[in-house]
Order: sequence, then structure tokens, then C-alpha cells
Amino acid sequence: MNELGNAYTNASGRPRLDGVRQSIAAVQQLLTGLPRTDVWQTELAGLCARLANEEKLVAVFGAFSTGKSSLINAMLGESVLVVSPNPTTAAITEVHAAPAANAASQAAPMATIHMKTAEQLWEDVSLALTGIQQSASDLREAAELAAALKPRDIPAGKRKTLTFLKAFASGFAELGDRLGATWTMPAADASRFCAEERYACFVQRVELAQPTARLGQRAVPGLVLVDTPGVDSIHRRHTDVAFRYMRQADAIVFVLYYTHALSRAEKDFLLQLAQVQDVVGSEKLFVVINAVDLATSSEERQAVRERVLGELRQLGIRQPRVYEVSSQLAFAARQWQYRPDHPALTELLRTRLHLHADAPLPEPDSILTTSGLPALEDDLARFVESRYEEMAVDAVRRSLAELRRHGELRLAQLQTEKEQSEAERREQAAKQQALWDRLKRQLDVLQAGDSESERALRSEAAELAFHAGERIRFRFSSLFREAFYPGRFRGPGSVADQLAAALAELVEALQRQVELECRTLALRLEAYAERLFVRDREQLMTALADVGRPDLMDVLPTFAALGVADESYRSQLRPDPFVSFLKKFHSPKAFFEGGGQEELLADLGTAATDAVREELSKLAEPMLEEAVTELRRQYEGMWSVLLAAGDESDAEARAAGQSQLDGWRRVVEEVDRLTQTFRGGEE
Ligand SMILES: Nc1nc2c(ncn2[C@@H]2O[C@H](COP(=O)(O)OP(=O)(O)OP(=O)(O)O)[C@@H](O)[C@H]2O)c(=O)[nH]1
Ligand SMILES: [Mg+2]
Repeated sequence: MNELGNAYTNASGRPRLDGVRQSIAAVQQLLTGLPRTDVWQTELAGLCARLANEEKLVAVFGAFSTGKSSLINAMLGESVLVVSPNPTTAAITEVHAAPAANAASQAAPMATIHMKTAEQLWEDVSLALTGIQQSASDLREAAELAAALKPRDIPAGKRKTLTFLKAFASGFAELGDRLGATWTMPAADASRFCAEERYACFVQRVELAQPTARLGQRAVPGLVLVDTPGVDSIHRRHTDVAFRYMRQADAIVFVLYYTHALSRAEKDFLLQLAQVQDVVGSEKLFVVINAVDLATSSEERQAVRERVLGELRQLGIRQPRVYEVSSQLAFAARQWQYRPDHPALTELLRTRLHLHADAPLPEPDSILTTSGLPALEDDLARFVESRYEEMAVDAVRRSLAELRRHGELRLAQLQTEKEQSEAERREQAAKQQALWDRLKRQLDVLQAGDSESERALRSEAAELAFHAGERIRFRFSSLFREAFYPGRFRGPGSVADQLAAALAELVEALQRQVELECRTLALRLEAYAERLFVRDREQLMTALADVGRPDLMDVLPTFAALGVADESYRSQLRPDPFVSFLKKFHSPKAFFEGGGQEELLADLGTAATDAVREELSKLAEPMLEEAVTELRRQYEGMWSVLLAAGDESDAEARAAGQSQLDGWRRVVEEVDRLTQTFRGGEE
């Protein structure tokens, strides 16, 4: 952490940030009179806005029914989200500490519903149909088809797909014509949009305004708690959404259920998170083992904790933070403070605390501590606030340092211009011309598709795809064993069907791995492209200073995300090419005890790795082309804008030389003064 970050995060924080904001506004004011400072003014205004009201996103993930909604309710101390033993939360629900849009003046808590667009819903529906070997030409036809589906038409492993299609069919008449819409309604009536699948499957996101939302003792300004559907959901869109939150959220809370093992879907989620953290460089995972009230002994609880820690480290999570929590106990303790005579509450508390019917209950605060929730809340609050302040202060510090450097250059430029002889002026002009000629040549090379940056991006993509393939190859044997496990062949049904089901599951697991790796690849490719662009932009700035035109630095655009990391990547891998390998399966006994399993693993492993590599390159190719085109566009933009600006006469700027000199002197002085107060805060 930088020194400045320390100074600002150790203290109470907020009032200091307010002071910083005022000072930045003062610098911004000084810049208004100076030409070509729009970029700086916008940047400083952006910083001020960020300091004033930036959101702090805490996203809660986990498998079905692990207690994600219960945990958020416990944090709120109120029953805001629907909780049930059956799969419940079906749409992303954001609980905003600040009133949601349009709801500010309402007395009752309000909810804003954002519906999926027709395209988004179509993607979900057509994917579900493909999964059961059906197809339709539009949503209406799909709804009719889904309404007529019978459970016996559906393969055994596809029950969730059927549930989804049935929900879609039953909600279509009511909601089909509201796709793409957004509206606000009383939160009390909105729960069906979060928790009833036949409504929720049309919904992209629900925002709830809960002005009292806080983390334990602390009101966290801008706090948003995000409740999500289970990660083992059939909707691949959920995985895309999860990925986006992984990048954007300030903290991720991952909820495990005390009595459940870490499932494949849970591991995939954590694996993806570990890879994202690797690229964005922040460790923001908080793992919660929920329902620890179900522990039968402290040794057992300790063993569960150890196992979870071990698994997390294996998945590449470097500094796992693990919390043992009972959401139910915490929720009951908070409720009990307001309703001390409520018989159901006291009974629940006794059960969860393993107390006899007539035993006295401890104080609510002590129960709350036992629940483990306050420890999580305190750490989360501290983490998101300090992370946010650290980032905000760091951004301010970097902007100011940059502005100061720029001011110095401008002052030097203006001073030189004032004192320059005619001969010197001509010499400068020749240097500038040489730079402009070079830029024109670079632009030609770029447009011919032969630039150094493009070649570098292509070779990086090839390298990344290779490593993605390798990682899946390493994971293959565990994916294989998870699909071809002994229990699978014990039940009723023909061996042929069981084998087909095992293969289908393996191929689905491979699809998920391919998609996971593609998202990571896209993220790494973006990061690489950014490094290229930033490097070249900085070189250009140095060149501009060298030819006496630092004033033009401000027209250089900054890097804009390429967008490839936000796209959906869908693997089309099929079981067909692998079916012939199953002929080697003679009997479960020969398979599991006679070495058949190892043989199939080896053969299938080779074929599957090849198929995976092919699939990866098929998905990565358009991604790369898009990245190349977009990066080229950005280089083009940077160089063209510069060439155009250089052609303008700077006579006007020269004319006002003295007043600009004075103006920039004041800016540099003010920045120095501000930087000085930062330093003062450190002592
Ligand atoms: N014993 C015990 N049960 C809990 C605890 N927290 C949640 N549960 C129960 O677990 C079940 C699932 O809780 P939810 O909060 O709906 O879980 P969820 O993760 O939001 O579930 P989905 O939205 O369906 O993915 C409910 O029956 C809860 O009562 C806890 O701390 N202890
Ligand atoms: Mg839920």
C-alpha cells in the first residue's frame, strides 16, 4: 500500500476525503481559464464524483440453498429476501443502502425491476431447448412447445432444464410483452420477481432500496449487497453475470453449507475467481461456512474448516479468509431484540444453541457473537471501505502527480516560446515535422495490418490459448473420475444409458471448463492490449515533450476496454466424437477393478484434449480478431487526433502566452499545496 493510502485509511476516513474533494475542485477551477485542459477538468470532476458517492459492491454467491439470502437477511436484521429450503432466488437481487433510482421520495421501500431483453431471454430459452434436443424459431413457438413438454420426454439429468422451460411457458402470456422494460413498484409486492421462477426467469435484475442497510455497527455509504441464484444453475447467463461481478465487485462472499462438500460447480466458481484475481490483482474473497449450528462437535467443526481451507489453497486462492457463521442464529438474535416475547423466536434460538426448553437464553449480543456474523461484517466493512479509500486516494495522487508533471512541461514550453529566436523556432518546427512524418508512416503500417502491436497481440493470444488447453488437460482426470464413478453403474437402468449419461456429463464439464478458460483468456488479452497501448502512449508523450509540444499530450485518448472480456463464450463441444471409445467398457467390475478405467481415461484424455484445443481456438479466433480490430481503432484514433491537432496553427496559443504562464504557475502551486497537505496527514 502506498504511504498516502495508509494515512487516509487509518484515520476515520470520510471527513478527510471530503477535504480532498474540495481541494480538487479548487484545482479544477484554476484550470477553467486555460486552453486545452478539458481532459484534465473532466478527469478531476470524475474523481470528485467518485469520492462523493461511489458504490461499494458486495456480491454473495454460492450453490443452491446454502443460505445466501438468509445471510443477507441476517445482515439487514430484517426479512427482506425470500428464504426457503427449495431453490428460491432466481434473479439477481441488489439491495441498495441508498434509495434505488426513482424511489427516493417514497416512504415504503421500493423495488426496481429490470426485465431481460427479448434477445437475452431467447438465448436462455434456445440454449435450454438445445439441451433437450428441441428447437423453436421464436419465443412464442418456444413457449407453446415448452407448455406441451412431458417429463417423460426429458432425459433424467435434465430436470432443471424442464423446470426452467415450464416456468418460462407459464409466465410468457403475462410477461412476454414487457421484455426490455424497467419499472418501480413497492418492494412488498416485488418478491415474486426475485423468487418465483415463472416471473424471475424473465427478469435480469431487481434493485431493492433499503436505506437502513449496513454492515454490523457500520453504516457503509454506497453499500450494495447482491443476492444471486445458485452457481450450479442451468442458465449459463448466470455464469456470465457471476464473472462480471467477480471483476467489478469490491468483495465477494462465497457461501458454503456446513454439511455439504465443495461441489464441482462450487470449485469451478472458485477456480474462475482465482484466475480473475490473478489478472486484476486483488484478493477479495470471503468464504462463509454457513449453518455451523448444525455442527455436532467442535472437532467436527474444526475438521470442516481445515478441509475447506485446504481445498481453497489447492484451487489457487492464496489468502483464504474463512468465516464460520450461523445466519439463522444471527437473524433470530437481531429480531429478538425487537420482539423479546416472540415464542417462535425463542424456540428457534434454543434449538440453534442446543439448549433445553426451559434453559435461560444468553443476551442477544452474546448470541450474535456466537453466530459468527459480526466478525464477518466488521472485516467486510473495513475491507470495502479501506479498499475504496485506498483506490480513491491513490487515483487522486496519481492524477495530481501527472497534472503537476504536465504543468511543469507546459511552463517550460511557454517560457521557451517566449524567449525563442527565429532560428530556434525553425529548428523546433523541423523536429515536429519529423515526428509527424513518423506518425503518418506508422498509421500506414497499422492500416496495412502489419503493426508491431498487432503481431504482439496475436502471439500473446496463441500463447494464452495454449496454456488454457494445458490447464484443462491437467484437470481432465478429475473431471473424468467425477463422471465415471462407481455409484453411477449400481442403480437400475441399462449400462449403455449409464455410460451415455457419464459421457454427457463429462462433455458438459469440459464445456464449462472451455467457457471458463475463454473468459479468463479474454480478460488476459484485454490486460495485455492495455499494456501495449499504455506503453506506446507514454512513448508518444515523451516524444511530444521532446519536440516542444507537451500541450498536445492532452488530446491523446486513454485506453478504452476492448469489450471482449464482457462477451459470452459458448462451447459447442459434443459427445458424438467420443462415443466409439465407450466400446472398451465391458462391465463395471472390469472397468473399476480390472484397469479398464485407466485405459479409457488415457484414450479419452488424448482425444478430448485435442477436441478441447480445437474448441478453444475456434472460440478464441473471433475474440482475437475483435480485439485486433478494436485495438487498431484505438491506435488509429490516437495518431489521427494528434496529426489533426498538430496541423492546427498554435499562433493563438502563443498570443496569450503570458496569461497562460501565470495560469499554469497557479495550478502547479495549488497542486503542490494539496500534495503538501497529503504529506502533512502522514506525520
Ligand atoms: N440450520 C441452519 N439452516 C440455515 C441457515 N441459514 C439458512 N438455512 C436454511 O437453508 C435453507 C436455504 O436458505 P436460503 O437463504 O433460501 O438459501 P439460498 O442460498 O438463498 O438459496 P437459493 O436462493 O435457493 O439458492 C433454508 O431452509 C434456510 O432456513 C443456518 O444458519 N442454519
Ligand atoms: Mg436465495
